Amino acid sequence: MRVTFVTSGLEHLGIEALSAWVRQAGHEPALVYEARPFSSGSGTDSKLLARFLEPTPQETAERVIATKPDVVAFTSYSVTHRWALQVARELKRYVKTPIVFGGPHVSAAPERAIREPSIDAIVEGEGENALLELLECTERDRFGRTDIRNCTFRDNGSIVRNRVRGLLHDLDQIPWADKQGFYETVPAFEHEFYVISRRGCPFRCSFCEFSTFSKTYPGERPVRRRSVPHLIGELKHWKQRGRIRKVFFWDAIFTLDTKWMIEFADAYRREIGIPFECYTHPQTMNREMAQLLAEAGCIMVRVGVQSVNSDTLAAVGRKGDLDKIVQTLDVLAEYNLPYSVDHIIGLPGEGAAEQLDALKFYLKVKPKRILAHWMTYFPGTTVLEEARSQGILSDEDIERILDGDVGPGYMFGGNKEYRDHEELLHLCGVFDLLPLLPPAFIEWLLKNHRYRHLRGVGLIRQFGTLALALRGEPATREHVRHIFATTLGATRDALRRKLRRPFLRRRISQTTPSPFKATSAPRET
Ligand code: B12
Ligand code: SF4
Repeated sequence: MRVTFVTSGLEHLGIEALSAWVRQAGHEPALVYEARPFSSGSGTDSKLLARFLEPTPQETAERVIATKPDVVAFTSYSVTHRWALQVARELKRYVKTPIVFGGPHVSAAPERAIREPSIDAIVEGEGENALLELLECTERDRFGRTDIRNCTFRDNGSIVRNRVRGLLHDLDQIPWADKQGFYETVPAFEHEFYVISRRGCPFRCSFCEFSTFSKTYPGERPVRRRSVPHLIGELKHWKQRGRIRKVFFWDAIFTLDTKWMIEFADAYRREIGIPFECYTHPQTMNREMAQLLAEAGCIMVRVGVQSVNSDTLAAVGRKGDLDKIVQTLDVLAEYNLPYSVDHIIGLPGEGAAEQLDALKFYLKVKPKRILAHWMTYFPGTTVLEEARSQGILSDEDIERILDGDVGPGYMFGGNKEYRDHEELLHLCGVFDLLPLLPPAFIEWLLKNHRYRHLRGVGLIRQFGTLALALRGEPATREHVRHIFATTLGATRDALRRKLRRPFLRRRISQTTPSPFKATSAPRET
């Protein structure tokens, strides 16, 4: 079976895993990847550039049809869901091919997502075995089966949502990620190698996808980790090509399980030796972990701080408190490990005063970078329901969010009116400037609300990141290069496509029937 994966935004580890998994089972995966750097919530959004430079849903649908798929598999984040729907609708105008959706957005509300007529099945949660079963059914010409675990279908006017199967416990069963398709589109992706060593997280912060883990997977072990040889084998394979400058471990928390870390640090230092970046949580950081990270060659630790107010942390179910955060930053400093911090603006219960406290704290500890994200209410998180019951979000707001309208998103303003919103918009820029400018200037800015004169915070965010990269700190430089290479590559491809398009269209229409000539009536749904 030929399955064509469709995704947009940045490199997608889930798609890479699914692609490798179905290939191993004898199917033929293909990838249609649109970088869409100006509209996929990756930090470089611009409505104007998106309009002129990004492919239309029809153009993407043409690319999908050209791969001659038996099944089309979309992945969707809340920020990319509406785009994926537009492409799916275009596809359904011309071909009968079954369309399957998976990923965090549709997993949160599958019964709602399946109401969309262009979607034939939703896969909830971990997708490997459900997708395989769907492909096998299609192969036997029985795509209409409605009893496949993890899947939600429409069936004669009603909706059938099947139970979710157990998780894959042995992640070594999954072959190394299928990265080729992404690297062909954006060769610079290979300079910063994205990889995960485990799936899941032991914690349940209310704003995170994992907050509802035990509801979806009752009794399941939340964290599953690859063996060190499996991970190192994959890294060695790609290292041989000589293009990786930095490795990014995207595990939600990399510093779990000391025994594994000891084995990893030794093997990584000896066999890979490429500088790497990873995430930690204050609750899982201690002197031994810091030492292991340093020995293995870590050049940047991202610390999930989110708030420096211990009451807020407790209210959003986040383990740890300010003391734990201070201890974490202290041990990282002791081992000369540079760190950046993740911070959330607009957590429930927080306003301008809490952001000022946080800025004062960061002035003291001087992180290399502050990734200040706006609190975004995502489907399937416990905070969403809490917000409804506390009147923070109305039913209409929630409907909107479930349909994929999450506002300007993480970087540019979240998806609700926050307490002290105007004030927060100004303060947001100060988080970006803090690591760049002398502390005395930031103190001056904070005094007597001078930060209220900051304008164009969106630009400060984008240029602040660029300035950090230019300042020469290697981990951020590589990460920013990664994002900009995607943006430039996509712009170049778009311009080429636009210039070539009229000639191509003429040639196609003279030689072959257009893929958009409907071969059959659109499927009745
Ligand atoms: C690593 C990571 C990233 C990486 C890599 C993304 C990736 N998925 O590979 C990067 C940095 C690119 C990233 C970016 C963003 N991320 Co992110 N990311 C994560 C993180 C920490 C782990 C995801 C991961 O690698 N999982 C392991 C892989 C193997 O699983 P997976 O991708 O989920 O795919 C599995 C299933 O979902 C399913 N599946 C997925 N797609 C499909 C499709 C089909 C057809 C099928 C059958 C199954 C299926 O099967 C896969 C294999 O089992 C999660 C945190 C979390 N709680 O999971 C957030 C998370 C996924 N990210 C999130 C967000 C919001 C973002 C950003 C929008 C944030 C931003 N503005 O910067 C951007 C999106 C940019 C873009 N447009 O690409 C949210 C998504 C919430 C939502 N409802 O959309 C999460 C859940 C964090 C959270 N807030 O709770 N992210
Ligand atoms: S620690 Fe991070 S990944 Fe884990 S539940 Fe909290 S926010 Fe989600």
